[in-house]
Amino acid sequence: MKILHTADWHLGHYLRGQENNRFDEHEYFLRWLLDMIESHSIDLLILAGDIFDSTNPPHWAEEQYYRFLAEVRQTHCKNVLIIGGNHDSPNNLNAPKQILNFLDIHVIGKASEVPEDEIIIINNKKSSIQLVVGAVPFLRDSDIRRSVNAENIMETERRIKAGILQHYAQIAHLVKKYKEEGIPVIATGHLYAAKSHTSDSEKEIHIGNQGQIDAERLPTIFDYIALGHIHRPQKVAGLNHIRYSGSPIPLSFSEYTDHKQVIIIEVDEKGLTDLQEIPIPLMRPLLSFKGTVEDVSKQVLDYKKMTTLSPWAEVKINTKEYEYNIHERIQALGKQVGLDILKVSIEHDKAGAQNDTIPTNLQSLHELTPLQVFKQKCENEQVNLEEDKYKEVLEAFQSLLEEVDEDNITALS
Ligand SMILES: [Mn+2]
Repeated sequence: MKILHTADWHLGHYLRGQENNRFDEHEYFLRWLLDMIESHSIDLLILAGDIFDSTNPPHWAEEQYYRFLAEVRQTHCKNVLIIGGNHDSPNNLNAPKQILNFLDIHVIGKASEVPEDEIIIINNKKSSIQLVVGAVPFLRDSDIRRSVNAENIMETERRIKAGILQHYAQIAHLVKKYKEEGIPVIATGHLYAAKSHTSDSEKEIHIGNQGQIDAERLPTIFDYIALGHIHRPQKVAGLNHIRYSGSPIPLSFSEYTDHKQVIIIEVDEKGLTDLQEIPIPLMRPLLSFKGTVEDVSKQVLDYKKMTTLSPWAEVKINTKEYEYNIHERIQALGKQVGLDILKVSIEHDKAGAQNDTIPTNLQSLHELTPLQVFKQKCENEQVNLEEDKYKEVLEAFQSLLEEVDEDNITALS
């Protein structure tokens, strides 16, 4: 049985502003993916969460998603499994669940109170079981609270970790009988594994990214664990069979050197028998130029166009001086060589800004997360709380945010 693992598509993504949508890049990727599915005779496609970039994606992104699903059905691959990520709206993803199920497209948008609902059985044409998948969507704080009793707010981190691991343990317990019959069992999930190499584009999933999971503590019964959330492809904790496929396109300038990929695995009664990393052709590179005004001007002017879609660039300038009109000057240089420069930032020689503080080169509110705004507000109001109390306040804010997210009152991403 051949399985293709991909994740973190973020359909409907914009890179710094509404005019820079990623539709074309995603479209190239999806055409390429259909070819791969056909040429490698894939039996099951797994999308490990963050299908969409926001809980309220633009209509053209939804259309792209459904068109792709219809097209997959016309290939060799007759089974698709989709789980919800932290960017997805669990309810929106689940809305067409019943009808997609008729097409063998299994959707697990959110955690169920009944763990059996997260067990997906894949049959062959003769209706005998070929594979069992434990499909665990992104677990929200509210999903975890349901399962862990100890409700001591000071133990937030322990509680989140324990809750997530307990959920996976339940799933492992349910697939045990299949494994004993010699049927391969795998899992898919959307979580933050400890010590993974992140980029700038993963949204914080629990306050302060607590609840990072030690991969060594995930159940060992699974022949493979297909993860989503981290956008750089990687093995987790050096384990060959626990992997992030990564996002198919770079979602931030910090990913400009990443080699994007999908993963194809083969499993049978002996377990995992083959694993291949298939590089995804890069249609629109993101570039990053750094240095003094002179350095970056030279780098921009030396640039030669070599790709299908013209690259997007960021420029980081290191200077002690005040630079007059620097954004306009750098962008004009880009224009001369046909390069779109989306971001110009000036780094004065001081310690790197923390992720949660508001960048000094901010152009619009859209570039901030709600949590960043909230933290800044606390700072402005000089809210002086002890660390534990502050964590508690942040957690309360995060819970509110999730409620708003789930109700889809407004798109916060
Ligand atoms: Mn993601």
